[in-house]
Amino acid sequence: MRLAMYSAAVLTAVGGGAGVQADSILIVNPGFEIDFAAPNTFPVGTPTGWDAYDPNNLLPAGGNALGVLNPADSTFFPSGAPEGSNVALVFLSSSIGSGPVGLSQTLGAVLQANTQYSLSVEVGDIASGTGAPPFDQFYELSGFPGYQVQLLAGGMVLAEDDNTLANVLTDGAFATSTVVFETGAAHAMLGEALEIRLINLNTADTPQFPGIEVDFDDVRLDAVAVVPSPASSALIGLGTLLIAGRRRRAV
Ligand SMILES: [Ca+2]
Ligand SMILES: [Ca+2]
Repeated sequence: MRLAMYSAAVLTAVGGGAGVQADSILIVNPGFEIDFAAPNTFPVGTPTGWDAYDPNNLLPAGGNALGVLNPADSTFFPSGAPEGSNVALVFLSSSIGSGPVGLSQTLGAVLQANTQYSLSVEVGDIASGTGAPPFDQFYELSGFPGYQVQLLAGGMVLAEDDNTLANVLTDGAFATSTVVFETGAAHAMLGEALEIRLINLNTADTPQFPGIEVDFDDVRLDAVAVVPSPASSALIGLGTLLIAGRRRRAV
């Protein structure tokens, strides 16, 4: 028990030590607030700063859309947006089951050596409801088509959350997806631009026709150098000595 407490103390000291600081990487329009949406409306269009991810060319089909949603005063997300007023939406009402559709953004930052990246995104399972004019028809959105959150560099997927929240999410709720990736001294994609993808997996596993949707909000990407500084190395050494001392006394 005491050994575990010492270990935890050392880890805390290393994480908060001098020279070990998380940098927030710039994402354009990370909370989807740039494009205006009145309460309970969802204007169609690729959100500012983002691109369509559409490998199977499904977006031109009728009713399929990217956009933003302001869930205030709606049944879509009774608790509102996790951040600000808007969330992003990936809505499909045709071509269901025909492959993924989503949003992507290539960042100005590039993949660095000896760095831990932590990507977090709020993922939403929208409930059915009726929008405000001109969106005042009923949208059947029960069920969940699955999602992926991916971190890439140079077009290569480095790490992803492949739908792990599907059993947690219920209609009308958001949950936090986290993707962590760490580089060592070498990686094939060092120096290549980082990219984020937010994907609607478009799987028809529940009778949710004619519409399926995944929503996203509050995209954050932090980077932390993982090379121990001399100060944190000294703390690790101190912690090791303390643990060793405890072990000797315990014998
Ligand atoms: Ca937002
Ligand atoms: Ca739903």
